[in-house]
Amino acid sequence: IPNLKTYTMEEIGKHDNKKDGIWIYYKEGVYDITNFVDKHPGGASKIIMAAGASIEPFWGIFANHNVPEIHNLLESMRIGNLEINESNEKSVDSNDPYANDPKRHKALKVNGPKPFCGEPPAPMLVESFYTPLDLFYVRNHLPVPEVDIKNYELEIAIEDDTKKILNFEAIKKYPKYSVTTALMCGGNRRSEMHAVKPLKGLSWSVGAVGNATWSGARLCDVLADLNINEDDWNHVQFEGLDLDPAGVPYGASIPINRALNPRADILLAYEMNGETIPRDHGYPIRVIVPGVVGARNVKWLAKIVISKEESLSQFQRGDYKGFSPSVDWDTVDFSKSPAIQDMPVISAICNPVPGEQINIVDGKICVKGYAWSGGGNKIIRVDLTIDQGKTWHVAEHMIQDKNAKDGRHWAWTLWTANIPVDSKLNEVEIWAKAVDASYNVQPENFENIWNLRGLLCNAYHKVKVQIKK
Ligand code: MTE
Ligand code: MO
Repeated sequence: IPNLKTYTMEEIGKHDNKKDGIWIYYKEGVYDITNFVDKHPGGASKIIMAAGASIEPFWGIFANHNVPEIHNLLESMRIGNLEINESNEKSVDSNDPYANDPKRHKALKVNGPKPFCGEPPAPMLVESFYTPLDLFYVRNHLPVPEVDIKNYELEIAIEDDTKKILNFEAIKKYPKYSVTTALMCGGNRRSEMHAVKPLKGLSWSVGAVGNATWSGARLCDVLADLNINEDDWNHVQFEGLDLDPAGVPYGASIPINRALNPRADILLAYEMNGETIPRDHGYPIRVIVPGVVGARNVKWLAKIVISKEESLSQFQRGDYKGFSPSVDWDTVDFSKSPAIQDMPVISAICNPVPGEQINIVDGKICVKGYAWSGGGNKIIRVDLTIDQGKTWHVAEHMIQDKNAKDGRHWAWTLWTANIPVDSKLNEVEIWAKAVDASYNVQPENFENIWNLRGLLCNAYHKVKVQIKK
């Protein structure tokens, strides 16, 4: 260890901007990369994501970094050593209900610490078709429940009448199915809608979405044993193990026809990308409702209720609904709008990010992003323009789930476009819009779809970037 000054994580954390200097740490080394940032071959915006924190999580994602040349380069910027001691780990406060929440990946941008809500930086999101577990956005409303798998029980009821109790082993005995699906929060891209007119809700950027392969028992198989007559009931309700201080669980519901439909591919999932579902994402059992807004995909599943009524939960009845742009908090009547289920068609540009300086290569700029439509609608095209729609360029490369059946395109589409750019330009604004198999298209702007909770934020994504000279 070189004989240099020792710094705490807290001190390093303050150096996350150009004014105070940009520091990072790697293993036991502390590095001042302020002057290197603009020279970073991968772009300033990528390396700046690690500002004030560990570079390691980013090297994990943007592979090709763990080589001697780069280690030597980094060592040339070393200013100190990281203080390693007990105080690095925050002392556990037993009065804090969030004290036992799991540790999260440092790359997640925290939109709310308690309950934890965080999203990965956009460029990392489009690095892989299957979102790595620790980079998958997290949206909690309460502390993460602690579950002892030996005591776990899932109750299944018809109205107030408990019909069955399944332990973890019993759920695993059902035939195992795997489904690749995107999961998206109803508030994804809310920050852009907020910019048009203030609204209430967490300020998500484009990262409140992830794509994973989920495995578990099919809901229709589990419910088949109850011999339910679809015509007698209207909804299937779900309750989580996360209870608010009044003892009310997180809850949501879906229509009965969807719940009983084997082609809806609904799972009581216990695996995510082939691994045990992490605590943040619903361990040990989570319901996965492909194509449907994140809020109905109840984590830490405790109870399933077949009912005539929708879930009584606030999250079903008093939230996660859309309204006309002129409805405000004085006039809103939540009972008048249906709960969001299928999500509308959406896309986002993830690389480059707004304000980034980018290179023109062979007369073109390279743009990457995702697109998705709810309800199993396949993405058939992504259109881009850099002249406000006078001319459009179609993304030439799309990664999709090749095994998806017609009408069951639950996974997202990752796309790449190489758009010709006049080298005389200093700045371009890139617009993206996706088209799904029903020819649904995204609306052009947020003004006309604004709603007071900032949900269903699927207007064209518009990203302004600088052209490097
Ligand atoms: N389930 C429970 N039990 N508690 C929750 O807070 N949040 C919901 C949904 N299921 C939530 C839940 C919301 S709003 C979203 S967007 C997704 O979970 C987020 O899932 P993720 O954290 O695995 O990404
Ligand atoms: Mo959400």
